[in-house]
Amino acid sequence: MTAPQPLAPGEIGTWAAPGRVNLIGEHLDYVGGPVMPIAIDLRTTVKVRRRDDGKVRVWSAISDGSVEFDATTTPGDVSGWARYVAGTVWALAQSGRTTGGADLVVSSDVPLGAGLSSSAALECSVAVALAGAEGWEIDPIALALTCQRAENEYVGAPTGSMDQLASMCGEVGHALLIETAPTPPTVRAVPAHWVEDGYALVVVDTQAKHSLATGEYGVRRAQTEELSALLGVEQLASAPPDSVLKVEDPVLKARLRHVITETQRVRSAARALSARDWRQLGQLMTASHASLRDDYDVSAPELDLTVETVLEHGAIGARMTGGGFGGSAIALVEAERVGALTEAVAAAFARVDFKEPRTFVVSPAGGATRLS
Ligand code: GAF
Repeated sequence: MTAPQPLAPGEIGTWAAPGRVNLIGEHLDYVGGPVMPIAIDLRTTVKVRRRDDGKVRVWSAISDGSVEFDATTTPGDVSGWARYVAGTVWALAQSGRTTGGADLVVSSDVPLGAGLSSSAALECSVAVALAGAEGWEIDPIALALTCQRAENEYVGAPTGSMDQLASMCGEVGHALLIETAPTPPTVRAVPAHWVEDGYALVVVDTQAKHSLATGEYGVRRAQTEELSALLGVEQLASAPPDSVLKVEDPVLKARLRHVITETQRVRSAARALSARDWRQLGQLMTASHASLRDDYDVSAPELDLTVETVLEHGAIGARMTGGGFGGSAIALVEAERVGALTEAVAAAFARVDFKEPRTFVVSPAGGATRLS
């Protein structure tokens, strides 16, 4: 998406919400586990003007013209990218906040389909813009859960709450340690000082597109539900480590091993982050990738090649980030090595005819907010 188009007189203001990178704790937010994302300095902005005819019209640089729907929209009414907007309007209405109508102009620099939560950024920016325009006071965690509901029940992607919580609650210079159970989740900001200590967090957008609304994410979710039923636990992330021995099916056993070991890695990573122990954090990230690749089976050749290549070129830790099956990988590396690492990944991709990757540095940014 490119720059926002102007909105005519009556404009109330502009709100924004960021994408996210998950440092560690992957596929744990729907099994009651801990996750540790950062909001990043790429964001979606929404300009808003109220209308009083019960209609919502939304323009965006990725669409031809605009999309209009009723403020009382129900799932199935709107398709394409605008369903994230309509879903947010619907989910707000389900929680008792029906807008009287609005014109919205959306723009974004969060790349689409790159595993950096462009959809959560869109939902959260629309949610804060509508809340701001209507004067609704809503706690950020509750608003994030409303956006998750939009994604689950309107868009039909069975995701957890991590992306919306990161986008809504991000803090500059901090990672967020999120406990996804019990409900409501809790969010604790943990200072993240790698930049001051000479490191950079690099994102490699592999250009292998991923989508959460397609099958495999839902399959993983169903497998974890089967495991919870088998073991008789409410939250799979709190199953005792030795429950792996009770599962005979090799695929389910591997899925459980990921959930249990990843939960332990998040706890250790939070300690490493607080202690500024970057090597330890890096090792945990790399171990997380191996677990996602081998036990949870959600990686992709482009992600594995990125991780291998950056580790060979000086990264102290690397992993896929987000749902997987494509999207982005991240690497923790000394800042002075970013250029060499970027070149090495581009060369490795060219050798095997993968699409040219996009590599950039991100830092922990603030969450959804009003800009003007
Ligand atoms: C996607 C989902 F949207 C999140 O809820 C989370 O499950 C993540 O994949 C995997 O950790 O981003």
